[in-house]
Amino acid sequence: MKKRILLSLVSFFMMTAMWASLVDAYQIYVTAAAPGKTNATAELTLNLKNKLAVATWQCTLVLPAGVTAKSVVIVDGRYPEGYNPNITLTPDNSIDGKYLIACNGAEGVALTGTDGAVATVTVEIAADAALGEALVVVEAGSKFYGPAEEEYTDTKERVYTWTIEKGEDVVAGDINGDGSLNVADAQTALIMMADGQYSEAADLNHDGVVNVADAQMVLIMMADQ
Ligand SMILES: [Ca+2]
Ligand SMILES: [Ca+2]
Repeated sequence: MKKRILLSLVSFFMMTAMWASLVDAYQIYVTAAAPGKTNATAELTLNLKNKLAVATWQCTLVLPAGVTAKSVVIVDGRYPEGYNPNITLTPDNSIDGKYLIACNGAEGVALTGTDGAVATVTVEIAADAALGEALVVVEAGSKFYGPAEEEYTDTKERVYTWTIEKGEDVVAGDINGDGSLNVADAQTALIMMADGQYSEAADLNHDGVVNVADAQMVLIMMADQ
C-alpha cells in the first residue's frame, strides 16, 4: 500500500515537472549586452526558446518610459544562412512604449536550435529617461507557429531588468563641442562663416547657412541661461 502511494506521488511530481518544462518550452525573452545610456541609442536582444521547430512568431514588447524602439532586424544564427524572414515592428498607438514585433517565416523554413538570439531591437533613450533599473517586458501571449502551422502560446510574462545610465549631455548652442555655452561658440560660428564652413550643430536657426545670425543666437541663448 505504502509503495502504491509513493508511486503515485512520484508520478505526480514527474507530471508536474513535465508540465513546468512544457510551459517554459516556448518563450521570447529580452537580454542586453550593455546598459543603456541617456541621450543615445542602445540595442536589446530578442531571444527565442522553442521545443520544436518554429517558422513564424510574434510578441508584444513593452519598453520603460523614455525609451523608444526604432527598428528591428533578424540576427544571424537561428535561421538558415542567407534566409531573411520578414520582420516588422509596429507601435501600439494606444500605449507609449508598446510594440508588436512579428516575424513571418516562409513555408517550411524554421529556426535552427532551441534557444538564443533571434533579433535585435534598436532603441533610443531620451535625455530625461529615469536612471537605474528599467524593466523591459515581453507580455504574456507570445505566439509561435511551427512549419506545419502548429501553434504554441507563452502564457507567462517575461521580464528583463535592464539598467539605464547617464549618458553625455548635449548642451544647446555648444558649437565648438567643449560642453559649455559661451562667447567662444559665437566666435566659432563667425570663424566658420569666414571660412565658408557648415555644420548642423552650428546652424542654430536651421536656415541652412552658418552666419552672424547663428552667432547672435549664441548670445541670446547665453542671455537666457
Ligand atoms: Ca562651447
Ligand atoms: Ca543659420
